Amino acid sequence: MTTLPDWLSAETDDAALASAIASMAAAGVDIAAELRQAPISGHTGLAGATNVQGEAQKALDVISNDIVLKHLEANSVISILISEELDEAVDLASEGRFIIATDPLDGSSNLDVNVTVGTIFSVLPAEGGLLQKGTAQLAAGYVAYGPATSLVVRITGKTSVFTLDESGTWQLTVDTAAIPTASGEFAINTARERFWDAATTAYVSESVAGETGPAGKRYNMRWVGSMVADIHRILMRGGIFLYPLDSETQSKGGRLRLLYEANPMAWLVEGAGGRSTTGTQSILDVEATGIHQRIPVILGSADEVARIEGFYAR
Ligand code: P6P
Repeated sequence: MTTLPDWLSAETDDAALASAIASMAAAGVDIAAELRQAPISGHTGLAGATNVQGEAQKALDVISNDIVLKHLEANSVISILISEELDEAVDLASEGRFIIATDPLDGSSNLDVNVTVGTIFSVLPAEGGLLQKGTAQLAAGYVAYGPATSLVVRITGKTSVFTLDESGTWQLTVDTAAIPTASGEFAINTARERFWDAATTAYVSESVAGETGPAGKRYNMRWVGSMVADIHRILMRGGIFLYPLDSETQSKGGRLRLLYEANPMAWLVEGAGGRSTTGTQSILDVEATGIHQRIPVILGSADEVARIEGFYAR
């Protein structure tokens, strides 16, 4: 089977970029080991602090961030780390060529109930500075800590999936991920219905009407509450993920973060033939104004993204 180093050397001639991705993959191996033992080590609780988002930090949020920092500090090609768990960007190697923006442990509120969580990362050119559009990404990926430990990564070509084997090696298990254009599965937190805008309300209402309504086909709903879990399902079998702007999140610009959640996920989804939108524009075209900026996030099967964009265009 193809391993991650084989895949990296086939996907890029830039050994430094390959090593930046390899460092995040190695951090994922260490974080996976921590998570497997968490209920025993007692690390599933709160860290007793809050992050810049005002969210209570889990012990494993801090531990995962420390693991990422350890790996990136040891790699001289990384110049700056932007992390959901750190208020400010951290300067690393002054001669480094890449910025890494990461959510070290996304969905950590699910740890206590043993649901899939993940590490999301984006690789940007250092010369572009902290605030770059998603189109500037050189690579992106996530590690999904689930029944299997998966690494999903894309440089500028295909989106591929690796599975961590028992020896700690990433083995290529999906060479070219392909999100079906059509899907009958949507993912949204329906408890927020009272905050939704008209387009989201219309999209969900039409989906729920299924074959009896204008969509003319049956839909099913899934919502894990862990972005990596929801996006991985969509990457594997199609669907659409929606965390749109709503009346409650509008003042903050949305719920999910641009640099280390929306942009890397949009990079991966679009690399697999899916689409991304804020409702009115591709996520990858959004101007970055802050390292913890939030935006509306809609990602997944092209036909479904187009259908909700149609409601926004009305
Ligand atoms: P809600 C997890 O906290 C997260 O950032 C994403 O992983 C997930 O998709 C979303 O928030 C869940 O949000 O409002 O349903 O709890």
